[in-house]
Amino acid sequence: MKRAICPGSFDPLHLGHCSVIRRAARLFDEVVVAVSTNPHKTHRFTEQERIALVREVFADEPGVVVEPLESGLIADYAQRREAVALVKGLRNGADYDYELPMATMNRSLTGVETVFLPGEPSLLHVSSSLVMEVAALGGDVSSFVPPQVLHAIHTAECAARR
Ligand code: COD
Repeated sequence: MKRAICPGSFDPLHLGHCSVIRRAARLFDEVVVAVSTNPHKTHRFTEQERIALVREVFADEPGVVVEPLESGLIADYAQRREAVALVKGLRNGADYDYELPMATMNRSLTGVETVFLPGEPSLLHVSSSLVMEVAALGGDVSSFVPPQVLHAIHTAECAARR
């Protein structure tokens, strides 16, 4: 059984992420979507909320499992989970320049490979931070996020206004 890890903060999950995860699920027997929490960063959605949203969106994909990314090296986590690869989406050259040394380092640490999937051309401009900025300023983000995430964004905005 070939297992891969799709790591990310998914704060929140958007359609660029979804495209990478669904395509990875066609390549591997199991894809673990590992939701990271950076203790030095303020996340817009809690870890539990982010995990619940990814689970809802991928409820129809039996080969996709969702769990928190344990702290520590991602290469060690992949080894513990007996994964053969990390899967990362690439939007541009800056992503590649950032990811390439990490991919090489991870392979030298534990032998885990990194598979890069080119982002969906129509979604290369989409990022979690831009989605949230557009939504906060009243823009329509329904073509960038799954309906479950759109609902969560609107609910969070309503709560913030109260
Ligand atoms: N189209 C395609 N792919 C996309 C898009 C898009 N529009 N937007 C984002 N992606 C990709 C990103 O490139 C990334 O691969 C993935 O989706 C997740 O994105 P984010 O923004 O949710 O996640 P990040 O960027 O906050 O990354 C979190 C990680 C845990 C993946 C990152 O912090 C990491 O790799 N940490 C490694 C820690 C470690 O072991 N360090 C030692 C390194 S040697």
